[in-house]
Amino acid sequence: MSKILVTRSSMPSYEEYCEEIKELWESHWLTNMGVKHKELQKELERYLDVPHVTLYTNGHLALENAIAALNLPKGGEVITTPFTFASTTHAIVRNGLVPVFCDINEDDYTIDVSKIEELITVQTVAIVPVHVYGNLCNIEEIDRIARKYGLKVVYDAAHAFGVRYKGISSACFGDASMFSFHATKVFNTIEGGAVCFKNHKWVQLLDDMKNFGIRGQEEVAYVGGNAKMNEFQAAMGICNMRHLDKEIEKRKKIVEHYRKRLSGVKGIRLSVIQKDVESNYAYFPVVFDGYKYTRNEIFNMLAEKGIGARKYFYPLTNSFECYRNYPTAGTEKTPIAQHMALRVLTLPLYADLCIEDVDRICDVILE
Ligand code: T4K
Repeated sequence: MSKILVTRSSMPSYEEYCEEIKELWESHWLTNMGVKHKELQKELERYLDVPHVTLYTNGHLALENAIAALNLPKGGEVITTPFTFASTTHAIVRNGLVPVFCDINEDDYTIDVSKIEELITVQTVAIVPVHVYGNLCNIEEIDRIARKYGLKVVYDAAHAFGVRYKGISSACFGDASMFSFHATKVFNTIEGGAVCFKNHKWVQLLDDMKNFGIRGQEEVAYVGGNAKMNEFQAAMGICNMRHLDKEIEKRKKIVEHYRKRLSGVKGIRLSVIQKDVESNYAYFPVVFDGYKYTRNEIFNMLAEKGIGARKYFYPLTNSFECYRNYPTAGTEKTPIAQHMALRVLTLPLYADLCIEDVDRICDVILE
């Protein structure tokens, strides 16, 4: 039996990619915002329906820079969730800010907006909510709270590329949104990421941040780092964009089949289908809560059959060794997140996963 991993990178044909990078061989122009970088940036502004996109070498640096661009006072508190990839919390802390962990909703894994206000103190400066698995946060309520208390909002939208709420692109919410274009994402540029925003003043600022603050051969105006997307990454993105709609359509069919097989089974909980949300079918999380086997038992049974499901997101970031001494850490403060982290398993999902393999996975779980 062939192995099935949790995901598999979407790729264009070898010929299509070679054709796309041919001119890089001719020009020898490999990075520093070349033609492919410019083309992909324009294409993403169109697709994501947002005035400005700045490309990055990965999603993490995009998020770090987006938070840095807010110019928040060091030591300020940022409300976020621990049910996420290490990157979200690290991006806050690496900016000299203090993460304050809010609990999540049971049905969509995003921040529980009813618990945000009780965490706000005079030190609170921002909210960094996460659109988990492609489920969107309660954008309207976050917006209301942010306005009421004068807080900034940067969405970790690593999982939400192409998702829309009431027809509006997920790139348009908050002060900025960060997308990851990592190899494991619905849309990839091998490694890569972007910050999307509306404030025109940020164009120069983010360009400065990702390119040493260099504005010309003899002008350096800002203490920036280096986080540029290179031309080969951008070329991969240009190719992958051509196939994106088909890829999402294929993912949808797989998710529908999973749902058909696993819905209504006692002790198995599937993610809610969010109202007014057009999904990108990024991940397929399943919660084993009172099922005849525990999450860990299912994980092991699948592994024995060569099926690599993953425990995204276990452990919670507020239990990481590096955050244990933070006064705001501790999984007991986020009981729902802890409950879900101990029970959730994300099943294999990628555009070319065949229905027979979905059945193979469901058979292991159900039999
Ligand atoms: N915020 C959130 C909420 C995120 O989920 C992430 C990233 C970020 C921020 C940061 O964005 P980036 O800086 O990464 O752009 C993976 C990814 O590396 C990471 O991007 C992703 N989230 C996270 C959820 O998953 P690992 O350590 O689980 O990946 P790995 O190497 O075990 O790969 C998982 C599976 O993917 C493999 O079993 C097979 C497949 N795969 C992997 C690679 C590397 C491929 O098909 N091709 C590949 O090239 O972290």
